[in-house]
Amino acid sequence: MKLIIVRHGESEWNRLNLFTGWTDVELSEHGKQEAKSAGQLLKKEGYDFDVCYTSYLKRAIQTLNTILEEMDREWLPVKKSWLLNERHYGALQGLNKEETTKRFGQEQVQIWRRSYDILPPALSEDDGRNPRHQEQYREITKERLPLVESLKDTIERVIPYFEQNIMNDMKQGKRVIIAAHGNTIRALIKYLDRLSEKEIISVNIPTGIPLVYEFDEDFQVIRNYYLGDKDLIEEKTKKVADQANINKNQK
Ligand code: DG2
Repeated sequence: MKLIIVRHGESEWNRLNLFTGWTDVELSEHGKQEAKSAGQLLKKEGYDFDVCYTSYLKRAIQTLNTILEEMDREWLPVKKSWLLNERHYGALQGLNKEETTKRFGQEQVQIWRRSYDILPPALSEDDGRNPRHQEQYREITKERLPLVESLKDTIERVIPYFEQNIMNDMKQGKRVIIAAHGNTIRALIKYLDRLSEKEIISVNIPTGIPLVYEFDEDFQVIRNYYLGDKDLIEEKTKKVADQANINKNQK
C-alpha cells in the first residue's frame, strides 16, 4: 500500500516570502512548472491513483489539477476539504518572513513557525480575512473555523479527517494522492512517523516534490522517501527552513 503526498508548487506568496496560511493565492510560474514536473515524474515512475484529496486553497488544487493533467488522469475523483487547508497563520498572514525576523527576532519567528503548540497572534473577529466571513466556508459551523492555529491545532483537524476518509479509502485498496501544504504535511508526517513534538520542529517540506509512504497490511509505515533528484530536494528543503533568516541570499 502506497500513499503519495505532495506540497503544492511555489505560490506567489512563497515567491514573495510572505506568511500565507489560509490566504488563497495562485501558484507562481515556477510553481506551475514544479507541479508539471511532479506529474511527469509520477507518470514516468509508473504511479497511478483511484482517488485524490486536496484542500479548499487554489495553490493545492491547481497543483493537483496540473499533476492529473500530466498523468492524463483528469477524470479521477477529487475530494476537497477545508480540513486539509494550510495551518491558519493568524495575524502573521501577509507579513514578509524576513522582515518579521528583523522586527521580532529569529527566536520568536522560529517559535511562531515551528513550535508545536505556541500560537502566533490571532486575527481579530472583525478582520475581513476571518474565514467566518468568507464564502467558501459558509457551510462550516462558525466555531470550528480558526482565527489562528498552532501545529497542534492543525493536527487535531487533519488527523481525524485523514483517519476517517483517506485511510478508509486506502484500506479499501484505493490508491491515493494528497496535494496539500507545508504544515498540513508536517501534521501528517508527525502522525505517520510517530515523531515527538521536538522531532517535528526540524522537518521542512519542499515544494512540488512527491513524498511516498509505503505501508504494510496493518497500516504500519514501512518506509518513506521523496521522488526525484536528491540534491534538488535538499536545496528546496533548506530554502524552506531558511525562509525567515535575514540576508539568506547573501550567505
Ligand atoms: C506556508 C508555510 O504554507 O510556511 O503558510 O506561509 O505550504 O501553504 O506555502 P504553504 C505559509 P512555513 O510554516 O514554512 O513558514
